[in-house]
Amino acid sequence: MEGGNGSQLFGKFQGFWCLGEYIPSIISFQTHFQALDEDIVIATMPKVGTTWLKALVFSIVNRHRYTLSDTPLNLSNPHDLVPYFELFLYANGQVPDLTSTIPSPRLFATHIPYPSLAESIKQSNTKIVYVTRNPLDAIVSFWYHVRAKPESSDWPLEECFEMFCGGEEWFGPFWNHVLGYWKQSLEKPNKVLFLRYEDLKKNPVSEIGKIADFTGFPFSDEEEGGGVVQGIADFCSFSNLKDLPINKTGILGWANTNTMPTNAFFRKGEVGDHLNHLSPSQIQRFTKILQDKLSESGLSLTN
Ligand code: PAP
Repeated sequence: MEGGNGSQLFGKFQGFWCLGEYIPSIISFQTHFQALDEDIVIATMPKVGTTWLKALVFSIVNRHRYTLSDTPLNLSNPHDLVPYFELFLYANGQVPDLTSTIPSPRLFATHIPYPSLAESIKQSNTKIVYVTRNPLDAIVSFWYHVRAKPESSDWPLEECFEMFCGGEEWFGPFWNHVLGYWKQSLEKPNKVLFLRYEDLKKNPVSEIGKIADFTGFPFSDEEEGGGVVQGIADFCSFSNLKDLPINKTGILGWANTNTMPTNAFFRKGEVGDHLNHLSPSQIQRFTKILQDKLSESGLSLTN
């Protein structure tokens, strides 16, 4: 299938859809990654707010190390500071040295579904912060992301939409991905924090407080009263991050030859953009598929 992936190999691996080039990375990660109890892993489907969550978690856990004026986020895209296991650290099956170079807590990210995480993450006290989003908005965001590459600039939205309806998108099906982490968050609330993009937009301060408590970096009364939480919310807001020079002009290198301009991670940053792109019948169709897939969980992602 095409799936906006050009001629690249794309298929099902361990029950989820994935580009062939990531399989050696995933296997190397599963085989070699040794989690530490202090580690924090950000887990997401693509295009649900990963970049934002990376900036937030980095800012929260490093706030005693850096001020917002000297934070590395001013000079590096959040993806460079919180690297993906499969797209970067273990790219091409390499085995990185993660023991000496990274200050604690180590921050990592992944799009890999829960069942396929390295066992040591599941067995340790490593914390997982998961964010999801109305998948209809993720579909639109993903379509723009793929089209940012010259070779895929004419990919029809209709094809992208069909791919998501069949659950055949990168790291999908979306519903399986969400359910895997959702169930863990219910069974082990100290292990997995389940967040939504829409809540982060509506009430960033309280969501930032949740992340801080969960990761073991709670805000003191003085910090709360002194506007520290609001400061992090403002610094990590879409408008601020998007306008940082590094995020306007930088280039990110993933595995192999895959590169992306950093501005591709900051498009519109709003809730509900699918209403401007998908027809009422498409929305109804996808919503029905999703409701069926999520019915037993009681979870709803489209409202
Ligand atoms: P990735 O999976 O490629 O890393 P990810 O960061 O998860 O992408 O998602 C990108 C989406 O988050 C974009 O949404 P949009 O296409 O609907 O606009 C991007 O604009 C949005 N985004 C990035 N940073 C922020 C932010 N600070 N606040 C709100 N939304 C953001």
